Amino acid sequence: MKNILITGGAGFIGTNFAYYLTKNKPQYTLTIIDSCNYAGDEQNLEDIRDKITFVKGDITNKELINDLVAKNDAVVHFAAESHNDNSLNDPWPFVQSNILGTYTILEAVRKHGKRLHHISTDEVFGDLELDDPERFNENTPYNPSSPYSSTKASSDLLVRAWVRSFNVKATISNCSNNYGPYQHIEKFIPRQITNILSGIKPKLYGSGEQVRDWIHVDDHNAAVALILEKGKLGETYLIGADGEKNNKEVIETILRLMGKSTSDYEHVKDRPGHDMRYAIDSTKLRSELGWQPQYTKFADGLKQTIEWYKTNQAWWQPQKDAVEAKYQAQGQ
Ligand code: NAD
Ligand code: TDX
Repeated sequence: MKNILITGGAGFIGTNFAYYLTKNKPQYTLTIIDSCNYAGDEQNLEDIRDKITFVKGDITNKELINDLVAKNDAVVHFAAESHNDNSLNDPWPFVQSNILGTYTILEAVRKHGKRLHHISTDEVFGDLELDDPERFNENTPYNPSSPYSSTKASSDLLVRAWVRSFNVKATISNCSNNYGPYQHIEKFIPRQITNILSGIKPKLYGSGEQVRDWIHVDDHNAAVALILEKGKLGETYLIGADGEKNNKEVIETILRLMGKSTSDYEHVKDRPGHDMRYAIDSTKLRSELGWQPQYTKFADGLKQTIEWYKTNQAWWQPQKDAVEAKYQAQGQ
């Protein structure tokens, strides 16, 4: 395996993955395909421009995907519409990119006999009660709640069916909530950091009791690289770093790290159908592949992330007003 095609490599996790591979695994030749929707930008890859090939294109474009897959040994498939709130306003791009896009990739890897690693989310399992001692594992039944998570669940099921029916050489990973540099400011953590930097109060949906299992994007990407190289074909691996925190705690930590009063935020309208809790049991990944997270202290990873948004104001500033206007229109 030498030539790797990364889909969605100009978005948050894909960009960090391209940086991770060029730094830690320089033996690979990388091609990145991204349509550069509102969350993806070729400029994100500026610092590794001479080390990658960038193709601006859509994963539903059968001819283009067929051609790129034929020229590479493996595909790491990140491209997706990724924001729950957007999926509640307009589900169609989610059906198109997440379901039809994954189908297009599957047909190409089937035709050319190439390796595929499919990136997915813990949201495919639905949610847990706050006091449930259980966490999600590889045998948890699918029970997605939102248009976003149901299209991701659909894409996972397509991959599983292509493995079983056509012997496609695929693995799947389902990861918990990521944070780190290059995350779009519509998402919870960067929205609050950039709110504070803009003199706007952080916004907590509903009660803020909801729990997410936070993982630094580099820990996610290290796991993806490991599964790509050593994962057993046909298997699913759950990725999580024991980072359960409720949203209220996260907002308070951000405020504290940014030198503000921890009560200086406001409650806004809740998300319809808001999932209560996600939690990952990553025993399989740790015991079979020896993965361990490097960012074990959430506050340290958050500090680094806050620094990144402070230093890269020009990256997010042009979008801030429009993002906040959109949220404000829906009472959030
Ligand atoms: P993102 O929205 O920041 O990036 C997605 C990228 O995919 C963007 O650059 C976008 O332009 C591209 N894209 C979308 N539709 C496309 C299409 N039809 N053709 C080509 N490119 C297209 O999202 P992200 O947070 O980086 O998520 C990446 C993947 O990881 C997604 O599959 C998501 O479901 C999964 N995931 C995300 C998280 C998280 O916390 N962010 C957690 C678990 C899994
Ligand atoms: O302003 C906000 N205030 C708030 O309280 C925003 C934007 C969010 N929230 C809450 C909603 C969630 O409980 O914070 C939590 C995290 O919200 P998001 O960042 O929108 O993430 P989530 O919906 O949990 O989904 C994320 O993790 C799983 C990613 O966006 C998905 O792509 C991934 O699959």
